[in-house]
Amino acid sequence: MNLRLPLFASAAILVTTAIAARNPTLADAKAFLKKAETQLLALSIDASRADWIKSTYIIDDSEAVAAKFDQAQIDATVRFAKESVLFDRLALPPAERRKIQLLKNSLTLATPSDPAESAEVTRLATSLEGAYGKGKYCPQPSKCLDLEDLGRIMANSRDPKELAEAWNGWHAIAKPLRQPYQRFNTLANKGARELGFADMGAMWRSKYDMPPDEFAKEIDRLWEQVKPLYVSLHAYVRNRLREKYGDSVVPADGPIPAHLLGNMWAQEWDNIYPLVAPKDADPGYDLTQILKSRHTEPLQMVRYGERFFTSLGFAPLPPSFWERSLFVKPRDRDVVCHASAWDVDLVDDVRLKMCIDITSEDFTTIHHELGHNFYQRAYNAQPFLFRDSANDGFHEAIGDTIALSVTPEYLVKIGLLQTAPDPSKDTGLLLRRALAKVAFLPFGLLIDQYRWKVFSGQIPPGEMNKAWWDLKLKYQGVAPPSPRIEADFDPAAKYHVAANVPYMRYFLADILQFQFHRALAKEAGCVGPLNRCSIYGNAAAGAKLNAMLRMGVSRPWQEALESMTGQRAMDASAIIDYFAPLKKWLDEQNAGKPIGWTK
Ligand code: X8Z
Ligand code: ZN
Repeated sequence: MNLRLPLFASAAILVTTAIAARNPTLADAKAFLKKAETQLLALSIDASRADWIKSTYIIDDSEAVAAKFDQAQIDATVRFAKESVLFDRLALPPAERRKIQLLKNSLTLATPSDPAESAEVTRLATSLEGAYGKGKYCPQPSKCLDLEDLGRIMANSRDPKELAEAWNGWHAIAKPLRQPYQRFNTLANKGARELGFADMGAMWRSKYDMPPDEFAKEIDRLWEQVKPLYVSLHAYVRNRLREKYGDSVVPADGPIPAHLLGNMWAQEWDNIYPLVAPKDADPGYDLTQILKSRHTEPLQMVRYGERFFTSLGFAPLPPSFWERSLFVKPRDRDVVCHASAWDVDLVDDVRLKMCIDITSEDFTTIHHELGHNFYQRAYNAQPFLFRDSANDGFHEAIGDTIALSVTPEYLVKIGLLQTAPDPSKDTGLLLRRALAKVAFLPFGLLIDQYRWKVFSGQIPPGEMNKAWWDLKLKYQGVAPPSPRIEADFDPAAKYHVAANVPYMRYFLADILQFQFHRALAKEAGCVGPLNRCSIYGNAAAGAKLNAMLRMGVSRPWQEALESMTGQRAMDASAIIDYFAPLKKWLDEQNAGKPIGWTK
């Protein structure tokens, strides 16, 4: 790696220069790591507190303050990463070697060493996320719709005109983000290059305990494994949507219009399940209806999630979780509603920030978020640099793994359903789940295929919107509901682009959660079809899960995966096996109909 020390002098640099003058020792490395871990922990807590305020009260002042604390934390990490080259040639024990590697690879944003540029890039990061959080579509001056309102339209309306209006209304908020995003890229790439990476995408790909190019190949391999399943689902859904909307709206062999799939980004399609449900194999219950008819409160939704984890042997969430979390969208101010799980003091000040709606979708998202929180608490005895998931896909997969155990039998156990549908209804159950999990696969993949190319310059600034839709077409087989031009910036209408959160983690999680589910179901002694296995209340499965979570990122992820599944590689055979009966059924339905898409 080509690492340059920052140009400004500091006490820390004088010390490292002194060490460099002689040969550094193991004791030097340990002292260096101790100092880095102590300082970074303190900076990280300050930054989290400032970020929490900013995300739950978006105003210029909270953004400015948060940007300052973020900058202090990132600058310090960058400085320590640069200093750590001192120990590159020293033989170190595995834990110390790994910590140094993590110092270099842990950042998703690296600030440039120029203080003004560092301040500018962190300020841009904060304001891009803030602009997304504040985004609204105002069809009339006195009537404004936020993303939650628009999301409800996307989920429930069956009127193509209304859907297109909501879609266009939201995507318009991203237009003004194009210029600041470009500037952000320039500066963030500069920071990544100073750390020795080719660009920010290369930095993101270097976190996976394997050479970055090999990781990109792993992704391609996994996608090739699951693509036939996606293509079958796509063809089936397109046919059913043609029956609903007619061939003037949905082409026979072209891409599906993105606004008809029940979700603003066409990323999960389960909201249109009623439109595509199998005629004679519908499970006959709808969790949203059940939760609504029981007048379930947001806090109770979270309690259901917590109870699942405690049933596995995890300790209940601390009182501070219930006091400090945000569960409901405040009426009087802008907040970042996109759900997230927080680990403020990296011990037990865990929190959930979410604008909960009483829907089955949010029921699942709550389990997703609590998966983060229980993971965070499980690794809190590790040293600071190891307090993270085995890789970022693991963090995203844990809560989803638990949500795969939300089976009809589980709903009966917790009193939400009276009787579980019989096995003849499994096609409907599997289809509903595939609309979420299989539909998501190409989406999970393409966001960072896109950003990797933007960061590397392979997508030129003048084609940033066209390239987005080229990839949406290539991977998802969807098309925009209205003509797009380069003044648009549709990628930033997705939270993770505006907020600079890497996305490949969700693709990995989509694969991993089925691997985890298969292993835990086996541990729990479940012998039936995987979609009817629930690990609820199973202490053995809980212990197996906890053993992996406790490791944090102390060991390469391949070891963590092996400890739970016996496998050292990510393997899409679990998701393929899970949906195998559905794939067969889909292919029967698709017989004689066009498969795949041409423009
Ligand atoms: O962003 C999330 C979580 C927070 S980590 C709510 N997810 C992705 C998304 O919403 O795009 C969960 C699934 C995919
Ligand atoms: Zn998540």
